[in-house]
Amino acid sequence: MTIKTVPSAPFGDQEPGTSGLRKKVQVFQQPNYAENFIQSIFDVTDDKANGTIVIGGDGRYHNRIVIQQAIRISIANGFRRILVGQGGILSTPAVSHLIRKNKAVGGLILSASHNPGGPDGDFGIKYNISNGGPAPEKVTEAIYARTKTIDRWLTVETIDIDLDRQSEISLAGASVQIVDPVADYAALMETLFDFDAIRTAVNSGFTMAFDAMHAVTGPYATEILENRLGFPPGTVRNGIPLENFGHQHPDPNLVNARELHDLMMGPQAPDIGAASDGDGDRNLIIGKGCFIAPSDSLAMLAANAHLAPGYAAGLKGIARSMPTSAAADHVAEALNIPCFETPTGWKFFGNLLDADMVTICGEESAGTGSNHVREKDGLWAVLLWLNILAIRKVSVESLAQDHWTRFGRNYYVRHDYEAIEPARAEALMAELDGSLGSLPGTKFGPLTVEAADNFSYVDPVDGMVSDNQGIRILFAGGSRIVFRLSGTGTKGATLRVYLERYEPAEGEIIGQTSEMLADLIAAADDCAGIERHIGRTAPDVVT
Ligand code: VG1
Ligand code: CO
Repeated sequence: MTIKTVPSAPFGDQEPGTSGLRKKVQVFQQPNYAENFIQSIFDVTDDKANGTIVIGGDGRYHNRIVIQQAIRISIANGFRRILVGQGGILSTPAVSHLIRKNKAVGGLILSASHNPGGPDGDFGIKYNISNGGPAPEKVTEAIYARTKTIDRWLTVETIDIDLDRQSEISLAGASVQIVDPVADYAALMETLFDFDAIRTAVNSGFTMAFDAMHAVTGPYATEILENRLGFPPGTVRNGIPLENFGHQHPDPNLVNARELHDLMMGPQAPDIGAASDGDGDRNLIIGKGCFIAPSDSLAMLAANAHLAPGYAAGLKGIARSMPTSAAADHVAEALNIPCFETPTGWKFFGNLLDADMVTICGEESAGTGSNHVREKDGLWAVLLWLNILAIRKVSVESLAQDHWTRFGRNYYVRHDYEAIEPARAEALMAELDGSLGSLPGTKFGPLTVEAADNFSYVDPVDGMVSDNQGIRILFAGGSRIVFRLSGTGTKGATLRVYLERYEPAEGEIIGQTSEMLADLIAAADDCAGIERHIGRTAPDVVT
């Protein structure tokens, strides 16, 4: 095998964000751009020689081109076994599982996740390490540092691989295996959940609509929900991955999954509606006429997880990202298990899961997962919901109401202000940061600030410190506003404002979220001067 060295030069803008490197497709189409980033990953990765790597993506535009590049660069860097999903398809949780099952060194996930795709959309590359989870900050920092000095990348001269046929090809001394993207993942799900109980519910008339949003989850959902669990054909909608996601935005929230939302609020609603995002790691759950906020979903799943065989022994602990509501904390308290609060992004859950300190994790952005892999997992969450409903034989709505009656309710909403001029967004955050010391005691309408800080996390396992993870304003009585800037956008800056109010079990638990949060919404603008800084009077997206 002849390894070819291709001279290159740094791009300077290859800093991974909350979840991998995301840029416009045109940026990734520049010669050397993807190659530099992949080579930088490998330059800071040990144990490549004779190792295994997993490669796959969410099927978006440009996926197939980068997969061919990634295969060649992997071989040239010494990997000897390269597992690639058929058609270039692998969901993020499926990659995590394949890494773990095959004791791979790591995996490349070609996806910009919930960001739009197509020639004018976004592309992305995420790197997961040998535990199956997203590279932690010390690794992403090393990758970024390497991208700033890189002067060459390595490749081998080979033909393009046929990605569409399952096969094992010997290439330049390495074995390239094109594998079924679904089989191993579906088998793992069968070990965790009571498929018989779900099948029985389906046979008794339990119905569902699953929107795969033309993204990667389609093949997984079709195999598991329709073929294995017996939901009728058509249960999975938009189930074929398309390069442009059918011109839609594969972010499963009430704005982008509008059709599903409208179905679930109408007279023809099935018993449960669910959706997943571009790369299959997020989930949306809606009951008949009843949207389940992701933070609530985490808490409800944690409170009932023992009903699924994979979690029958109970949970070790729960972890949630800081902006996620404290609904899960109430469950942890009742179960007498620890609850951890981490910065935004799944990479912060890895150590807690590896150390067996937590079993279930979640984020307000519609990500939930467990120790079965090291990623959030959209279909997993849907299956856990199905398992719980099949055993408890209740509707989504009554499960939710029962939950609030027991634990109280954390009313919650997120307001996103998108495509802001970055300097203005930075100025807003800097001013807010500067005012933290003087905020306690200040009144905003009926709300009084009790404490305010800029969230800093000390990883309880390795002691790593992550500063500047979002500003928290805590009010007397347990309400809270969190401000942070997104780390996944590709156009300007996105300000996220997270609003939360707790009502105890004996309080007003059946209220309208917008009404219950009205005082907080008003206070958010007063605290941060949103209109003054960015000239906006209303958010672009409310989830
Ligand atoms: C967002 C979410 C965060 C999630 C991340 C990746 O990050 O808020 O909770 O982990 O996306 O999700 P940010 O920095 O834009 O707020 V995915 O499904 O796009 O990989
Ligand atoms: Co995703």
